[in-house]
Amino acid sequence: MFMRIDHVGIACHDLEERIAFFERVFDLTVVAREINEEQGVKEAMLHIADGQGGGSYIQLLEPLGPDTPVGKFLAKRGEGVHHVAFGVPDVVQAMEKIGDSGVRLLDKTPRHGSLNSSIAFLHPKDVGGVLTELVQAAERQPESTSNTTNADS
Ligand code: V0V
Ligand code: CO
Repeated sequence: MFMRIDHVGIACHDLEERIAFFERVFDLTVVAREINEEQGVKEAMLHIADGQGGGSYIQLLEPLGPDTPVGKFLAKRGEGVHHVAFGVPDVVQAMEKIGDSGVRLLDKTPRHGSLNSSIAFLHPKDVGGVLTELVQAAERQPESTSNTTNADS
């Protein structure tokens, strides 16, 4: 079911400061940034490698407010690893299979994630204390058609 680790999500108070640290010390590069209101985060993806079905990344997360998942996490535990995300070929299929095992799904249907992925979360209390995310990466556009398909958007 799992093809690769898609990303490790790291909670921080100051996104720009944390990005600068990862760029300077680990030579990583930001490939995407997004404000995701639904998830209550401002986030950045730093590319590590390409893998089966998509890339693998570090995801840096700054909360949009105290009453958000990352805001509450920072208040309780401070900065650090917030979640682990696994790449799956089909997020709906993975949700069904995992749901049948009794692990609680935090999402009924997949939601929008970074790099246009489809994501769903599993309850940390059912996964040994680890908030776990399923990621179905966006289909890659063939290079030759990507310009024309996006022309009117
Ligand atoms: C909370 N808990 C965690 C945790 N967050 N345990 C491990 N890892 C975490 N990240 C524990 C917490 O210590 C409590 O345990 C218990 O769960 C209940 O936590 P709470 O603070 O009362 O908060 P809740 O219950 O209101 O919410 C916790 C959950 C929530 C996990 C249900 O954060 C959630 O729905 N998360 C999924 C969405 C999310 O995290 N989005 C941000 C990333 P004790 O103290 O009772 O033992 S967005 C993202 O990754 C994107 C956009 C992407 O990848 O593209
Ligand atoms: Co994530």
